[in-house]
Amino acid sequence: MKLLLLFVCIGLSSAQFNPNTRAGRTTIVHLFEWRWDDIAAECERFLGPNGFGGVQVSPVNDHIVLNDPWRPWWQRYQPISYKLCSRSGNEQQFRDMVTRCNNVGVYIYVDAIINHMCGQGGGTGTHSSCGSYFNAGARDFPSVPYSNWDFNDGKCRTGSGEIENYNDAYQVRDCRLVGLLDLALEKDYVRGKIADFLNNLINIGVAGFRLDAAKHMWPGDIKAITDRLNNLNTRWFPGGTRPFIFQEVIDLGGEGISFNEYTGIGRVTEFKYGARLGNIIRKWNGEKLSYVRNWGEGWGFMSSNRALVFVDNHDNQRGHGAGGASILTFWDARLYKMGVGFMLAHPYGFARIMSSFRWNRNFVNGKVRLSFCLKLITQLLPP
Ligand code: QV4
Ligand code: CA
Repeated sequence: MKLLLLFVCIGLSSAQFNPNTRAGRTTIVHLFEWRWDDIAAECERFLGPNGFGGVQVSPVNDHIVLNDPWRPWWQRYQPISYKLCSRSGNEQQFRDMVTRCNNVGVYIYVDAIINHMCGQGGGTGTHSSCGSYFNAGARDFPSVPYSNWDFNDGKCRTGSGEIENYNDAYQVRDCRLVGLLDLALEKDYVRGKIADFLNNLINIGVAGFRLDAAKHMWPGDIKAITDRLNNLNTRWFPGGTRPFIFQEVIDLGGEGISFNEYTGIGRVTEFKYGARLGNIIRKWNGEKLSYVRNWGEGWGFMSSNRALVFVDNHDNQRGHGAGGASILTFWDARLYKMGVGFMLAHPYGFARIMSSFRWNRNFVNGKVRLSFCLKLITQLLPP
């Protein structure tokens, strides 16, 4: 009996590393900013027939709506409540997508923002994607509800209340990341609200979660939340299946926080993968393809069965977050295809590919880039 219990426990705890994809399906695709109706059609028309394992979708929940710049993609990383509406679609459309994708064996992974709510300068009103009232200054989010008791303002010890030094693990976890109101995740009440949000998605039929900004949450708090999650919906998954968890931790080395602190909870994004692969394919620093002979752990990456790998992500393809200049993106189409091909062929880690959109690089946050202005002026000047 004791042995049986031990096996059950091991089974339960190890399952969060398993992406839950169907047999033979080894890759998911991030359909960044896609609409739920379009993803449903894509699952049936292309992803299912071509053997894709699943889709990482953009944040599903209620978020702030910004005017300056006008409706930027990153407004979706500023939650207002856990209702399900955004420009990708409403709750009914989300449910319909999950059902239709699951039915063709393509599973849905939700980008979950649970470290924070909107920016402290988010103002007050009903400018949220679901039209919910909130007051960022007063830390009041009645649609959850959260109040000023539920945030880390009293705990953070930097003068500004912001993360000032990434070598101080306390700041990174307890202070605000770019002004985003930091949730007090040690509180049972807050953990409960987050677990309810994620369990609602599990019951609808999703297969797992990307945990946004995991580096900014204490591993013990994340564990307490994932321990409260339901098993997956048995309409599509075997009884007792745990949700797949992959945590966004940017560890390129040299900071106070290491990926190691998170690999016990679920998989972790291996950011070194894309950065180093970019160096090789661009032939920077005299690097050669033959160097990949011991690609993976031999390069100081985390163990293969803990890694979520990608060539680029939605941040580092457009200069957000960390990553470095070497990252390959669709702007270098030939090199990018080589990088993605290499990743799909190589057995290290669980792979995610990127489906993004093109944008005008002469504008930044709605404003014309200075270098573009200067170029225009020199072109207009007489020779
Ligand atoms: C601004 C100032 C701050 C100031 C604040 C005052 O920059 O110094 O304190 O105003 O209110 C946007 C703006 C940012 C603004 C902030 C709050 O870009 O300038 O702060 O909003 O109003 C995305 C974008 C961010 C965006 C954020 C929220 O990338 O630019 O911030 O959404 O809308 C680190 C982390 C890592 C993180 C990465 C970007 O370790 O976890 O930075 N990556 C994830 C997501 C990413 C997302 C977040 C985390 C936040 O992949 O897309 O940030 O949810 O490396
Ligand atoms: Ca935090």
